[in-house]
Amino acid sequence: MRRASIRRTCAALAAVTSLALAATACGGTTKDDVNKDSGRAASPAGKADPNAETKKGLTVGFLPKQVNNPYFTTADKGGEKAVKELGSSYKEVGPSSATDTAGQVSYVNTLTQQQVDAMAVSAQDPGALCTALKQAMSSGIKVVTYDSDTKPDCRHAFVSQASAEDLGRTEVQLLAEQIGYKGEIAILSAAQTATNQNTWIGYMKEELKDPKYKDVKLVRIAYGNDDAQQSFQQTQGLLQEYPNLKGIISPTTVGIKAAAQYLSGSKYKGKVKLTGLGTPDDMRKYVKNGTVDAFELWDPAKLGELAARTAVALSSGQITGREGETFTAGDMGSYTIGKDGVINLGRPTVFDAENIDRFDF
Ligand code: RAM
Repeated sequence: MRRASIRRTCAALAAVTSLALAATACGGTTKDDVNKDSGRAASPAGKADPNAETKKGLTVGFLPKQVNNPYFTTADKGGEKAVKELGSSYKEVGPSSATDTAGQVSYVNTLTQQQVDAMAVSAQDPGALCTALKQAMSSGIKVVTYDSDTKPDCRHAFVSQASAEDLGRTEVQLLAEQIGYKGEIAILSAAQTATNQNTWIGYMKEELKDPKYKDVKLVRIAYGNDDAQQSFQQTQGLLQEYPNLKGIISPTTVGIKAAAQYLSGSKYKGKVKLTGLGTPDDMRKYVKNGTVDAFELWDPAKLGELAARTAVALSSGQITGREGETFTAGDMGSYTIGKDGVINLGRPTVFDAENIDRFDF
């Protein structure tokens, strides 16, 4: 069985069974990924008490990369639901542009001044928030990053959507299969500083080093800044500059939607292949009209929920962010903190014409 079809089977399994079961069956290492060595993640203080009672009456602040991005609306709604279920209060603050790192810094400072108990942050930039986040931690606030990380010593834990390596490599695999392992390709990313996209792109480049991609050439990485119009224009620009382009990977929900919109109204529809990370609701019509064959994503609401549950577990002293610590995230089951304080949500799902109607987010 080819890797892509193995992944599709695993994704389907993950969609219909518990993620833990799917991860085991597929040899996944993304969940319950216990690391035996006792390396420290972030700057955990004290000792975790897994049996400590879950604290109520906390305030948990969510700070996404961008508040008006539907992906974060869904993610943060998942966070809000979990925070409220756990008997605590939720608030959300954040910039409306994905390239406003100064804005993110001031929102971190606002949450610190308000003395929230914990904050969940999706970082626009790996380093820019560090000083502010360290200040928050030293004033007793638990800091979780989700979706896009800062540096490990600037937060207690990072709730990752999936294995970054897996995401980067599989996007190349999906596209290469669609273009018959031959031709020029480009990447349409989000902001140039985005930690998550840059990490995935690093693994895409690694994957492309495999001799099986010797006829595939990455000609350009363009940045649409998670802005619909800029992403649309960048796609148009790519096609103008590289008329022989065979495919585009867009590892951002805003980018892939805008690229699909451009391609579907152009002579390139169905000819220039497009894959990456999108929501099934955004991409359904482009899969049905033949613009897109397959793309992937995790459930953003589950990512937000896990970030919220991690924040509350940290505030309750059930975990400190150290590698090897385990906690129960409600109905989502048990999670173990991996190297550098990373907690992986699970495996992403690959969506195509066959399964897309089974998803609604
Ligand atoms: C966009 C954002 C987000 C990323 C998704 C895939 O919504 O850039 O950070 O995780 O796409």
